[in-house]
Amino acid sequence: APPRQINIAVIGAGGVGSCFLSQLAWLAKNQKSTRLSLCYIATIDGALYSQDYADINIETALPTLEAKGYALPSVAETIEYLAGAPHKVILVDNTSSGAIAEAYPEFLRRGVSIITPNKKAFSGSYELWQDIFSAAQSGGSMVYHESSVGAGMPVISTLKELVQTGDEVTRIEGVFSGTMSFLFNQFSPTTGQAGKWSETVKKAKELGYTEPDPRDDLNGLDVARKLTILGRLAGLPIESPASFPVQSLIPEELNNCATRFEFLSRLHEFDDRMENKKYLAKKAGKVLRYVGSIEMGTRNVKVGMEMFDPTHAIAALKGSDNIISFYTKRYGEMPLTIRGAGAGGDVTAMGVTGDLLKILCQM
Ligand code: NHO
Repeated sequence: APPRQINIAVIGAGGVGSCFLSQLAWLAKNQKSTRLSLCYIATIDGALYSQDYADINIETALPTLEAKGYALPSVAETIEYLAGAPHKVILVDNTSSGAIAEAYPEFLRRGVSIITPNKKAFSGSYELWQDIFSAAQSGGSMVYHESSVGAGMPVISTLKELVQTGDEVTRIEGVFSGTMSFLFNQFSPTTGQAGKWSETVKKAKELGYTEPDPRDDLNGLDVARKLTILGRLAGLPIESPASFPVQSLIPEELNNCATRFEFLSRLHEFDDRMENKKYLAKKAGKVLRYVGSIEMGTRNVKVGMEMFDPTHAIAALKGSDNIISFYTKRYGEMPLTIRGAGAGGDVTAMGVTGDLLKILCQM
């Protein structure tokens, strides 16, 4: 029999999306039992698709889109188009769009499965979260978002397995941001000298470790979103990332800076504050790290700076690595810990491609 066919639609082809396309091209070549047929690809600048859902060559999809793309259809039009495809459809959302995230329930109800690194839908309102999973059930579709926490590392799948095999998660703790990891590993190292806080932030930006606007990392929201996702998966009905304390590292006086350039040029005025925090940690024989934690028993969720013993796994982190520890009944005092690269196009795309395989296995 000829191999079965699955239609793939990709929205977003930036840092993660372009790496995903390379991985998809490899998979399409090496996957014998299923023919993966790209029928739709879009960026903010336009879309490429045809009314008969003809195959788009994955390897040349991006340059073809740039040369021959049409105007970007509305989200509603995209849903209609994909719901009418001749085969089962998997939508890959590689954007950080809130509008697309809000439409997940509609895609899912119409039978379109979704895989994505986009955190917005899963860390938005609790109502949207519930709507997504009930829509998937009623539409016979699936939704996976491994890369929304810890890039390609198996963080979400591990937590799901702990819960679904009857273990009891008591506490989740870790460093969830590649940017924050780099900043604190540099600013508060376990050995050796360190520069000033504002210099460290500038260096991280120059090396490409921060968002284009570093304030988007320093406000802690990225970490708060990831904790919201993990907390919900562990069973806490967290209302939103704004419903628990998140320590912003943007000095209050700079909250109203008009541009990131003004922010970066004035950050040094507040170096003393961070220096003082580091000094207090040092006096206690410790280092500073920016962490998030969820205490299941007390439902206490928090995000911010804390002091750690230099021998603690969180203190010993390198580069921009993430570390996530699950404390459970089964694992006892030594948590199940996952550590490794938590940011970057290729490793984040791997989580998305892995999700694609999970869906293929179940279709
Ligand atoms: P880009 O490079 O800005 O690309 C976005 C693409 O989406 C572009 O092609 C744009 O044209 C398209 N787009 C945007 N809005 C659209 C719309 N309405 N319709 C059609 N197309 C639209 O973004 P990235 O870096 O490729 O990220 C893509 C998604 O992956 C985002 O949701 C991001 O949050 C998520 N993600 C990225 C990373 C990463 O390393 N780049 C990670 C996780 C998730 O593990 C990573 C991480 O957490 C990094 C974090 N900053 C940290 O730990 O420090």
